Amino acid sequence: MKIAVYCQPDSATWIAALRRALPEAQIDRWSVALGGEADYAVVWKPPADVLPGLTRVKAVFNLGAGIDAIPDPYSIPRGVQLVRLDDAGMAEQMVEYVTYAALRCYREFGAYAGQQGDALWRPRSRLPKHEFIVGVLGAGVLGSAVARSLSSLKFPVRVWSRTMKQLAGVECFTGKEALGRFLGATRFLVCLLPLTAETRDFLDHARLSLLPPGAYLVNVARGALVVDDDLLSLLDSGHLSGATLDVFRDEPLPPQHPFWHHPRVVVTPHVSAVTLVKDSVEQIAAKIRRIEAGLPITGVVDREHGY
Ligand code: NDP
Ligand code: OXD
Repeated sequence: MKIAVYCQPDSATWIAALRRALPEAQIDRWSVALGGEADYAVVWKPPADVLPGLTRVKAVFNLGAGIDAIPDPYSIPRGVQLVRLDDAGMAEQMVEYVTYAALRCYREFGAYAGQQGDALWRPRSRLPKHEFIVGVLGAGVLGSAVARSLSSLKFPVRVWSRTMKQLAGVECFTGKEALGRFLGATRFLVCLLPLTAETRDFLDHARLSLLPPGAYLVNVARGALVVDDDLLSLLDSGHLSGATLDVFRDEPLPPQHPFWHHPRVVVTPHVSAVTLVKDSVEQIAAKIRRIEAGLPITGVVDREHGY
């Protein structure tokens, strides 16, 4: 079995880990020749010419949950499965990140840090918890983990997704008609939608304005889901109280971007849930073994919906 690896910026670590997990396979850095002979490919941010040359592969594994970094994901033949990471240690990290952001906003740690700077002893009145409604856009692997976790902290939680979900203790919404109701009550909005043709620029001025005054946004999905200028104008007008942003249209976030120094914005460098080598390689190796045994696998990207 031959496996071609193209991983920006570091194929070597992945090749070494994959060789340990699949000692029976011949695993090497992608080349045009290997691409034409490989049974599987493992990729992250491949240039446009990598996928079309994978003429014999049974599956292409993407080293991330989102496949938007693949220039033309469907330039592989129809029968070939494009497989994303599902969880692989990312749900736990995402839960940590969003929980911290929720507690920081709900308990106003940012405001207290400001008061401490002025040696100001001033308890702030707190919103009743039942009014701090958490809304999660996307209820897949990561969105549902975040929803469950915040629900276990007794926040009222709702999710919105393309197909209807059933999550214990969580109010579930679907469809464009329900979106207004969903956003209209959400005080703390978490974006965990994939970036697709349908979701690009999803959080624009019209949709963000539906959030009640004083709401917060957390974007941990992809930068292009949010229209930056629309978000900035709603933060500047005071309609939104704050935004915690881990992902951006251009990464690294350019030094001159207004998000860096905006008093209502918290910026982190795409670290909410990083790809873990050990967990990811174990998941890919297990899936390759299942495919070889003729068994179905999870995490196969749906061509029609693009995620
Ligand atoms: P999933 O595919 O498991 O979940 C996606 C969710 O979004 C599903 O609930 C899906 O609905 C919903 N959805 C997709 N399109 C639409 C739409 N047009 N309208 C409404 N709902 C929609 O993905 P994950 O949870 O694993 O990951 C989500 C995203 O998080 C990734 O695509 C990636 O971009 C980002 N990510 C960011 C990381 C970071 O470090 N910042 C790390 C990992 C991921 P349905 O359930 O009905 O299919
Ligand atoms: C992912 C990511 O999609 O790391 O997995 O952003």
